[in-house]
Amino acid sequence: MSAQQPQAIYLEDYRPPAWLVTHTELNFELEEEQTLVRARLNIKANPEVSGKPEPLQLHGDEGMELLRLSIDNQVLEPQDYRREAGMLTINNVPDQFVLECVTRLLPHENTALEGLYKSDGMFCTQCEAEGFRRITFFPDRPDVMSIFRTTLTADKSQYPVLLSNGNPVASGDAEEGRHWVTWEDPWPKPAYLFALVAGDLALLEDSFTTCSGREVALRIYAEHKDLDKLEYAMTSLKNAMRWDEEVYGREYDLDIFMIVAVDFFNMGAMENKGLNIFNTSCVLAHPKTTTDGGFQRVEGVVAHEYFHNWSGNRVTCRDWFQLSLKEGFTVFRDAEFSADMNSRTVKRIEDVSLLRTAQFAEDAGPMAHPVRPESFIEISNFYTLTVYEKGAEVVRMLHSLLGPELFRKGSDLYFERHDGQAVTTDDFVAAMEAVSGRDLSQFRRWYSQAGTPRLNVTDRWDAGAGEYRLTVKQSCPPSPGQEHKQPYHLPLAYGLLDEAGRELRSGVLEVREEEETFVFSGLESRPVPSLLRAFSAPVKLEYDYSYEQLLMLLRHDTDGFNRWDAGQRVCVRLMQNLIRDWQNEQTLQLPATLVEAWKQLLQNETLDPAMLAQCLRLPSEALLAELADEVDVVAIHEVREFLRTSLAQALEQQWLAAYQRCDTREESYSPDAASIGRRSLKNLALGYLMATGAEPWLELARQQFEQSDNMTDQQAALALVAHSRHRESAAELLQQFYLQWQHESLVMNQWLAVQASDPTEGALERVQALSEHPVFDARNPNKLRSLVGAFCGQNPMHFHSEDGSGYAWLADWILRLDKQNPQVAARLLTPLTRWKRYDKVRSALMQKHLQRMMDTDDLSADVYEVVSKSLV
Ligand code: 0A1
Ligand code: ZN
Repeated sequence: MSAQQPQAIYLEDYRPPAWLVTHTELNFELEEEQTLVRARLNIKANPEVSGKPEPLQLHGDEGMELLRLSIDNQVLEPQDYRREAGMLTINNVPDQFVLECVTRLLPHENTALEGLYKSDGMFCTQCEAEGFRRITFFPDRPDVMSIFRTTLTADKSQYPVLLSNGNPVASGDAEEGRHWVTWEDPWPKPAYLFALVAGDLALLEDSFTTCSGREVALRIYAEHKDLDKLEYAMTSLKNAMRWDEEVYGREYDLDIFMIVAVDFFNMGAMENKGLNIFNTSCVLAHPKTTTDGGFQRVEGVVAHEYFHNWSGNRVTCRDWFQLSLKEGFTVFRDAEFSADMNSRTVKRIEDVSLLRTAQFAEDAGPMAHPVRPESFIEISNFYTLTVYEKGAEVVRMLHSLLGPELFRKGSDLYFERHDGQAVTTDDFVAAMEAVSGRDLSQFRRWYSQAGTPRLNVTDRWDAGAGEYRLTVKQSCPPSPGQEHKQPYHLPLAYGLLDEAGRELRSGVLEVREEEETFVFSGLESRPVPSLLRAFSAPVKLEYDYSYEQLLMLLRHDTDGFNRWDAGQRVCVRLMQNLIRDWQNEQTLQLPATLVEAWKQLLQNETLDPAMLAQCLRLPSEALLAELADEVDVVAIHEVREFLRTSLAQALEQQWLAAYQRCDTREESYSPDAASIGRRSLKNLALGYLMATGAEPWLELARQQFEQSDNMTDQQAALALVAHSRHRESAAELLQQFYLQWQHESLVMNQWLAVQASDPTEGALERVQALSEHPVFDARNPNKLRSLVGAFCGQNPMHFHSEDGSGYAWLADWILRLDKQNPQVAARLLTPLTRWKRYDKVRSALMQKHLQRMMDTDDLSADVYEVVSKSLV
C-alpha cells in the first residue's frame, strides 16, 4: 500500500450541506473519442445552515479533465480554486450564483463502469453511489436534490436513441449528421439518480393507465438482437405498477417510464428516475434462453427498481449510511410482490436460505456491519446482504409487530411527511411509531447492532396446572467494533401443536428481554412448539427438538415455512453427525429415519411439487459451512455426496415416479409458479436418478438435454451431466451447448458457470483454460461473476484446494481487476476474507494472499478496505 491510505468516514460526522443546487442544466456532446459536458448549476447557500459562509466544495474525480470554470459568467483562473483529494474548493463565493463548468470525459476508456461509459457501443451511466462526480463537479451527496434538464447531442445514425430522466421536451437536428434531444425531470433528485443513454436500440412499447386515469408510456430498450426477450419484463413492470397502487397506494409520477438493458454493468440494475438501467441478466427473458430462476429474477428486479420510484427516489437517503432506508424497504416490498405473484412459502424459503447462508456468514465475518453502518471507507462495499436482505427483515419485523393495517398507515405517513426529502432510517421508524403509538426505541437496535442474534428456547410442562412455559434467552456474538450487544425487540411467531399435529394455539410473542418466560395455560397435554414461524426474525433459533417432533412438524405444521424448516433441521443434524463420523474415519451409514421420512413425502401425491422439491433438497455445502465451528470443506462435500447417492439409490423408484409425474414435455413453457414447481421437482428427481450412477439415467438426462424446449430443463440436464463422472458425455454436451448458444451472451454465462462449479477433478485447469476462451471477456462483470465468482463461491472443493492454488488464482485476479474495475474486484474478494473459519493450513494460505494484496502499491479504496479489515 502506498503512503496515502484511504480514510474512513463516519456517520457521526454528518453535517447538512452548506450549498444547495436548485437547478442543474447538463449538455453532453457525445463523440467517439471524447465527451464534452457543459454543466450549469444554480447554487445557493443552504438557509438551514447558519454561521459564517463556507467555501464552495464540489466533488470531482481526479481523473476528470476540467476545461473551463466560471461563476456568474466570470471565468475562474487556476489560482481561484483548488483541486485536491477528489474535491474542488472555491473560496468567497456569493450567496447565490450560477456556476458553469466544462469537463472532458473518455467514456470508451472507462472500465470501472462508474460515471459515463460505453457498453457494447452504447453510452450509458451509473451514478449510484458516487459516479456523478466522474461526469462533472457537483455536491455529489444524496441530500443535495436538484431539478435536472439534460441535452444530449450525438451522431444520428449511430445513436438514434438519446435518453435521460424525465420527459423529452425538445429535439432537433444538428450539423454533420448529428441530432439532439432535451429531457426535463420535474422532480428534484440527488445526482446519484441521474442517467443518460445513447445508442442504436430496439424498443418494446406499451402503456399503463394509473389509478387516477393518467396514461404512462412504458418503453423497454435493448440491443436489436434481444428485442424478442423483453415481453416478460414488460408484463412484470405492469404487474408491479398495479401492485404498488393497490398495496401501497403509490402512483407513478411521470409520463414515461423507461428501462434500458446493458451488457456491461457492475450490479443488477439501477433505479434512475424514469430511466432504469438494467444488467441484461435482470431484464432479458425468453423460454429458450432463460431458466425459471432467471424469469423470477427479472420479475423481482423489475419490481424492485420500479418500487424505488417511491422508496428511494421521491423519498431518498440523507447520507449513504442510510442506504438500507431505501434498500431494506424496497427489498421487503419486492419480496412481498413476488410472494403475491407466485408461491409465498417458496419465496420465503428461498429468501431465508440466502439469508442463513450468505448474510449470516457476512454477519460473522470481518466485514460485519450494522444495517445502518457507522463508518465506511468505500460505500460501494456496503451494498451488502446485510443492508439489503437483513434490512428487509427489519422492515418485515415492523410489519409483523404493527400488523398490515398499521404498517400501511405508517408507510403512508412516511411518504407524506418526507416526500421530496432526504431522510434517515430513524425517520422511517418514527412514522411507524407515530401511527401505532408504540415505543420502538429498543427496536432501533436492529439498525445499530451488527451480528446474528441467537434465541435459545427451553420449555416446561406442568401437567397438573395444564400450563406450558416457554423461556426465551437471547444473545448476540461480538462483531468488529461491537463487543457487547443490548437485547433486541423482536416478534416471535409461534404455534402450539398436539402430538397428533393439531394446532392448539398460534400467535406472535414480543421478545424484549435477555431472558423471559411466556406462559400458556388451559392446555390438556404437552404441546410441540412451532417456533419462529415464517422466520419472523433474522435470528438463529435453538430448541432441542427430538427427531419425532421435527418429523411431526414436517408433516403437520400449518406454517409451510416451518414444515420445510423442520425437514431441514433433521437433515442438518444428521449431516453434522455424519461429518463427525467422517472425521473419525468411521464408515458412513444412511440414517433410516431420513429414508422413511422422504419416502413418505415422495409418495404423498397431494403435496405441492414446489414445496416437495424444497423439502427434498439437502442443505447446501455453504449452509453446513456457515453452521460449522471450523469448516471442513472435504468432510462437508463427501458427506453431502454420500447422502445424495444413498438417498438416490434407496429411493430410486420414487425418484423415477416423481420425475414422470412432473414430466412437462407435453406442455408449452410458462413461468408461472405451478409450472416452475413441477420443473423443479422433476429436475431434482433427475439429479437423484443421475446420482445413482446407473446408465439409463444418463440416457434420460441426455434425452432431456436434447429434447427440451426450454432453458430450465436443458440447463438442468447439462449441469447434471457436466458434473457427473461420465466425462465423455460431459464434454460432448458442453460442446453441443456451446455450438447451440455461442451467440447468446447470457447463455454463455451459464455455460461458464456450469463448468466453473464442476466439482470433478481438474476444475482449476478448466477455469484457467476458459479464461482464455473467446466467449470470456474480463472487462464484462457478468463474465467475471460466471467464471471467477462461480469457481470461488460454488466450487468449495477446488477453491479451497489444500495446495492453495485456488486462493492464488483468485488473488491474481483481484490484483489484475483492481486496476480495471475496483468495485467488482472488491466483491469477488469475499471468499478469501473468511479465512478464520478454516483449518490452519488453509487459513494460513488465505492470509498469505490477503497479505500479498495488502503489500501491493496503489490498491483501490474498495479493495484496500476489504483486505485491511479482513486481516485484522
Ligand atoms: N440501487 C441499486 C443498486 C445499485 C448500486 C450501485 C450500482 O452501481 C455501483 C448499481 C446498482 C438497486 O438497489 O437496485
Ligand atoms: Zn435497490
